[in-house]
Amino acid sequence: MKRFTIILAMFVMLLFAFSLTLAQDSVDDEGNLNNPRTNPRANACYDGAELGGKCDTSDLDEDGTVEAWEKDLMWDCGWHYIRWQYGLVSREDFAPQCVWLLPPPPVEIPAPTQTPTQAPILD
Ligand SMILES: [Ca+2]
Repeated sequence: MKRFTIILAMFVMLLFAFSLTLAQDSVDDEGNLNNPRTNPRANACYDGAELGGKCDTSDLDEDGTVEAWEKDLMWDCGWHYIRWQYGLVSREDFAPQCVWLLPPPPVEIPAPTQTPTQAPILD
């Protein structure tokens, strides 16, 4: 059991280090770290961030043309989204025009209630 715990702890540490590396690889268009804690221009639309490559190409209304308002909305929402990803904004305080970007909230599954069961009748 101890060996399993040690291997699990090492795996979690590697996963955490890998995620930090990914987050630090993203920079804004000025070469600054794309971290909203230190960069007021941080945006999920920059390359390497979650929306990288999508903000200037998303045809939100599916009319066959990527219009300026769609790019503006994506970059606006990218700015809010990266702050939500870093935990700086809650789901409740998230920009209402961008809520569609958020994943569905976690669903609480009620604990199963134990009902008394009747012992099987054996012949
Ligand atoms: Ca469009």
